[in-house]
Amino acid sequence: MNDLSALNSRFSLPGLLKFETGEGGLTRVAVTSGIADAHIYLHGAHVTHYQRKGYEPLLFMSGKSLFAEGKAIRGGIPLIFPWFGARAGDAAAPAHGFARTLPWDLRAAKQIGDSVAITLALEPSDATRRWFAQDFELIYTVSIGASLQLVLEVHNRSSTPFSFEEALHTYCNVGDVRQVSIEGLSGRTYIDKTAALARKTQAGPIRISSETDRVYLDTTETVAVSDPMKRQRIVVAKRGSSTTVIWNPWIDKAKGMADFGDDEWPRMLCIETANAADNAVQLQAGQSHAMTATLGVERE
Ligand code: TA6
Repeated sequence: MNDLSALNSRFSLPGLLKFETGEGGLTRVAVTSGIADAHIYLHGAHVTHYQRKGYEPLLFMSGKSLFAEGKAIRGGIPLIFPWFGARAGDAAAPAHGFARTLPWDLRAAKQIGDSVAITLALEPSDATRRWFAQDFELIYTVSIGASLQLVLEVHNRSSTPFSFEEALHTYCNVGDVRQVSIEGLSGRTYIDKTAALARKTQAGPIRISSETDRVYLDTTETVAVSDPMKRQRIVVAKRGSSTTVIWNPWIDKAKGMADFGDDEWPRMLCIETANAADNAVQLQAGQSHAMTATLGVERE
């Protein structure tokens, strides 16, 4: 049996969940429940689509995204581990770590109430040991229901402590980023990556009127994006995360990304649930850490 038929015979849920060939010939899980639909690629354990019945797709996907081994998918929810952004002191290291460009194993697929939960795992390999010497296990559970819940567990399976950064780098689908208002981060300190990493304090709601790349520190707050054009609010609640990253590339950065359309930047806004910079996680031998993001959409 090929991968698809083996996966379907072992894990499919008739009428709810099946495995299929997605973009670029990559294998994806397709969930079609009465409440919501979703796609999750085994490549990078990457959620590329979530749509609650009666609402528009919650996630933005670039029309120019690559779907290829070793390459990041542009849009949806890239899974970032074990470092965020460029790796300090290692120019050869892939941006945002290696988890999003490696194949993950499927561990479980089950119906829990009116949700469907898929569990995927990443364990050490030659590809990870090249960058990260310690033994770890990532277990990622995606629950698709009236909201989209993501739980990323990091297990230290080695005999020594290690520290890591992580992020669920969510690309939200918005009507026009110039019209949205982002609430929940007022009063927080952020690192401004468009201003030589200057540390600033957020005053009131965030509006996007130029390239925006901000790492908000020491915040466990829920963030809400009010989108007047779509007349809805995207709500990102979280647990086990002390960092929230807000990113829109705007005009010039959009032009500089080959896997992103020049005209796509107004329709996306990244609200990233993370532990990064000052909030990197130190994990003792044998310890585990869980980070949860719950994404929902409400009518305005
Ligand atoms: O989270 C914001 C950010 O760190 C930006 O600086 C930008 O690099 C973005 O991530 C996308 O990174 P990527 O490696 O996916 O192109």
